[in-house]
Amino acid sequence: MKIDYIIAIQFVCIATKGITKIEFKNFIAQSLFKQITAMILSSDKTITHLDLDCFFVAVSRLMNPTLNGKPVLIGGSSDRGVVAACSYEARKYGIHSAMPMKLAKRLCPEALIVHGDYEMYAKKSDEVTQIISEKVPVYEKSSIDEFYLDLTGMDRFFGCYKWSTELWKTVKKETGLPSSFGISANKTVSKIATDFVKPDSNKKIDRGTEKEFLAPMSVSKIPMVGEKTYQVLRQMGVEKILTLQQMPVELMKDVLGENGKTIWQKANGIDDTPVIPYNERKSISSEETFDQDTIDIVKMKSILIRMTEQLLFQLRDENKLTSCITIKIRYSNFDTHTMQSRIPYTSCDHHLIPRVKELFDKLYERRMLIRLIGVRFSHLVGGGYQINLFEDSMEQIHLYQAMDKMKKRYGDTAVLRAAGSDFTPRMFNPFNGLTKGQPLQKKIQ
Ligand code: TTP
Ligand code: MG
Ligand code: MG
Repeated sequence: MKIDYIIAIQFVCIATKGITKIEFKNFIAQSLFKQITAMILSSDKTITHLDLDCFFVAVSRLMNPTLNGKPVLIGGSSDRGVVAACSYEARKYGIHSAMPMKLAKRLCPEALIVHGDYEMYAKKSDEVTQIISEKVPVYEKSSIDEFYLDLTGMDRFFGCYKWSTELWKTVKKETGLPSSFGISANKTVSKIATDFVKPDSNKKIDRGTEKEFLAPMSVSKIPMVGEKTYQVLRQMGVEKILTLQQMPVELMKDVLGENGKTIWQKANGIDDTPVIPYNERKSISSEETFDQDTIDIVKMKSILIRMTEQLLFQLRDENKLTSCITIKIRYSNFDTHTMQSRIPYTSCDHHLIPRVKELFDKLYERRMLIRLIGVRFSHLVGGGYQINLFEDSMEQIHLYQAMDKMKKRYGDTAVLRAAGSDFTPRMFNPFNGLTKGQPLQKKIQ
């Protein structure tokens, strides 16, 4: 209908200009193509966001049903520990993820504290991914327990909401894990809808009703608004999303720069970020070829440690976690061997370095001269978690934050583990202006 109308106008324009029939046909074909392309590009999207409910707790409950219905905290039980996850029963006491365990215990002394089983969490996360990957052509795994599904175009064949509901039920039936989903025209609104209906429920936000849905909520519900931004907005007297919607975008830009504009758009239900297809092969890696082949195990391990530290700094900087390590060695005769190991999701040096060394020991069994070693971290997911592991303490979190701050300011070799620093070439080469051996060859595949 819209296209007919546009073509009719074009016809009148062309007719009045006296263009030949062939030129006219070409013109129509070209403009039709342009119109259709533009329509497809701007076509209304349908995006579902699905997030598992109290994921770690739910998995622990599958293994130990006596935890059902009780306040449960996952984390290290020592006073220095941090809450990685908590059940909805525990949340009633004001407990939340990343809270010091000591405080959580004070808020709810009867809470049951469970040491997490990270292997199991990774396995269950894979199970859900498997179900989704079999059913959805375009999906993004944005954290351990969270997915965006691009269902655009599917409504011509099925109702997207009905289809999402079926998937949601299948996830629960096949994995035993409850989840919630939100469905709307974009990622932001769908994510907010998921958080809004949790647990074990779903919500559809119809096109055109996004602003009205968001208006009464606190600005802290906008995914980009962290503690700092929230405080800035509060100081400006902004509490509800409605106030943001009514503010001129320029004001937000003045106060918060480009981020301010994005936050304003999100507040208005506008978000055109695409669903980025998840690819398990996506990885970050580093390898080093020796000037002279070597059998010096201490040196090789030291280099592996340095490479691991640098790669993990990059992962943390991008708010990502890995759940798979691969070690590669190439012997002097060019025989190349690799060994892989699935691990709990993390980006912490102190958890990964021992696993890297362990894997290297297993792989390097021929005691022959080695020409190259490498390490790769794959099965990456985002998350931006403040804590990666249940036994992490506040001290450790602060230590990583301080280390990463220094690395950001002074370069990624500014702080290194002693074990990995022995072989860090630091010599500055005045002929090419480079520091020898740096930066390491990093690849995102
Ligand atoms: P979330 O999806 O943020 O939380 P959740 O699944 O426990 O609860 P909700 O029902 O509100 O979705 O995180 C998924 C898991 O990731 C969570 O169970 C524990 C883990 N996690 C961390 O390890 N560190 C963190 O800082 C956070 C927030 C979560
Ligand atoms: Mg969750
Ligand atoms: Mg989540």
